[in-house]
Amino acid sequence: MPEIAGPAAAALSSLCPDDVIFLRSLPKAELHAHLNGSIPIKTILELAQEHSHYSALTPEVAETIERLRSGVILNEIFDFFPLFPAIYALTSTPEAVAISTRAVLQSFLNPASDGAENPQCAYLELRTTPRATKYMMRERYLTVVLDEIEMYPATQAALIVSVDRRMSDLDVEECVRLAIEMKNNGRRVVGIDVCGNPRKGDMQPFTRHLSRAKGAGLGLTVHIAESTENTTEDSLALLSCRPDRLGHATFLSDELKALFFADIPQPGTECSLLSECPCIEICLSSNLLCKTVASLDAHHIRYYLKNDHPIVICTDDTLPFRTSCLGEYAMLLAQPPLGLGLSRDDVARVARMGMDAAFLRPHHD
Ligand code: 6MZ
Repeated sequence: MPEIAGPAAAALSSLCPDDVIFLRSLPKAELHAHLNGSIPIKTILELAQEHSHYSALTPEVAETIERLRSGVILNEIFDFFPLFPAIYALTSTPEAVAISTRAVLQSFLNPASDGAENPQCAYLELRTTPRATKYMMRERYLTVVLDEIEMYPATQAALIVSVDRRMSDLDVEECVRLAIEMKNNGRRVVGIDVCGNPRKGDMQPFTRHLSRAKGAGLGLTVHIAESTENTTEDSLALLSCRPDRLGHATFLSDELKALFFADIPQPGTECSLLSECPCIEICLSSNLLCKTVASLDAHHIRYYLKNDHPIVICTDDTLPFRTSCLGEYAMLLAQPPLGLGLSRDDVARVARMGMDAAFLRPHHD
């Protein structure tokens, strides 16, 4: 179990031991975790040590590692993405990718060394952006990650292939093609994700690749309206691909929700464009620490809970956000202002909704 800090730790430490036992025992699905954002700090430090044996760490890399170790403070979400070049400098070889993936899987799926019987989650859909470096091609990167994931049973772990908003058309095409080919070859790829800096990229050209992925039987999840700078056109392009799940959706307008979500009342008209209920991937600590929401009280999770719309509770990036599945669930159960003050029954219902939103379900096979 990772060491946690910040809002998740505050919520967890406010709970009585019985509540913690209850939360630990709930089967949870972690459906929104970025591989390179979820590497345990211990593994990062080991990789840095190893790296420094054959070439010195640049000052930028050394400084970012120190920030990750001592606790990253962000002024806004756009300060978050510059952390990754340093992490990528440490995970550029197939060996380092294997070590990192193994450590991430263990941290989510193996019972913790602190004596707790339950792993952080019962089921993990780990996502990662296939990266070409001077040591490997994208295909090798994915193979290394899948080799580690497939050490676990299919009921426990699967892979979502991410495409980054900054990618060229050719790069997106390659990632989606690899994902489809690997799925068709029996590898455990279950979906495609669109992620990356919300300020970057034009989503319109992505749509034909995303629709192709859906047509090939892959689940689709997209980071959408994560910042105030995301335009309606940006969200419309992503929603036009009929995603099964939405990451964050923090600033999705009420008009778009009404048009695209069958369960949200649509004023003035009887038709709903898509008549679907894409599950919203909610990452409470991530949103608070990136300052895209001012407080738990103001968090959009309340809107979805009120409308009984499917949600799943996720960690996003446990490394910079210093959280865990348990910590995020603690924020549901803890009393305000540390948590939302939900009842145990409601928290159990939310956990079940998460399990139901997994891509690896019989009708997706
Ligand atoms: C958007 C995010 C993210 O793919 O190299 N990533 N994209 N919003 C977020 N919320 C704060 N958190 C992480 O993992 C790291 C990559 O995931 C994306 C970023 O593109 C980051 O480079 P992988 O395993």
